[in-house]
Amino acid sequence: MFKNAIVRRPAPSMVEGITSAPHLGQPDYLLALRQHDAYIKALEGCGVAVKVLEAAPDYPDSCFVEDVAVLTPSCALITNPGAPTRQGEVAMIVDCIKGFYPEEKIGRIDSPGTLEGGDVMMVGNHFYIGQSARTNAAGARQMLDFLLGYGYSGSTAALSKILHLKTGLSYLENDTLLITGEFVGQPDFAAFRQIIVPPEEAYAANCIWVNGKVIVPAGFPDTARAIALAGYEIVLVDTSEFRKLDGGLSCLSLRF
Ligand code: CIR
Repeated sequence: MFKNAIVRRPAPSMVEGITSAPHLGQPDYLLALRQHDAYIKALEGCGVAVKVLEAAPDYPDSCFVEDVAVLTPSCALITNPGAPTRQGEVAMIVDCIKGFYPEEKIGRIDSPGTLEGGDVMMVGNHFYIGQSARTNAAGARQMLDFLLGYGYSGSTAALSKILHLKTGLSYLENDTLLITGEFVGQPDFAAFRQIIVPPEEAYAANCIWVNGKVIVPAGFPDTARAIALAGYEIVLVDTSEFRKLDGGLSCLSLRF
């Protein structure tokens, strides 16, 4: 169960955030703020206390706070994002993390290692780490070494077509995985009960399980139905403006 979540308010500069989908247009900042409000309410409705960090206008992608830290029940890791324009976001999260974890339980990913939290999926005591354009082998190695010290295990999974591991995978607890694209059919994930997200709804493969409920992006009815049929209470949140920056539901918070 999660007790806490951390989010960062989007800044007006978000319209200059990194995107692989310029055809979706620039985000509407005011609409993004309203969607962010609804996202916070949805998290609170799942029973977590939400710590809201103020916007950081110097960093257009800083509302995607998931990428700068990995938080576990016993330790925290400050990452080193692979996107150069995002590396400065790390310094801004440290004080907040120190409010929740003692200093000796906070690790760091150091250059030349890079790692973004979107590439990390926690399944019980095991961590899957995506090796992507943002997370390199050295970053994954550092993370595995750190986690081993706390009794966790980990493994890497290569990805080539999508931004982050959790762009195409979400763990919904109960041995259940929401899965799409290049991960479908991969032996690493074959043992899970799988909810396969069709290519036309691929964005909805990024959902978040929060204390028994699953927050699902609005506008993907087949995926929402499949998750509900699997026995989950679903909560819809519209993230259209964050999608324009390749961001999904998990990217917008750290849950722990
Ligand atoms: C980026 O490219 O870094 C942002 N525009 C989107 C980050 C999404 N984060 C995530 O999937 N964890």
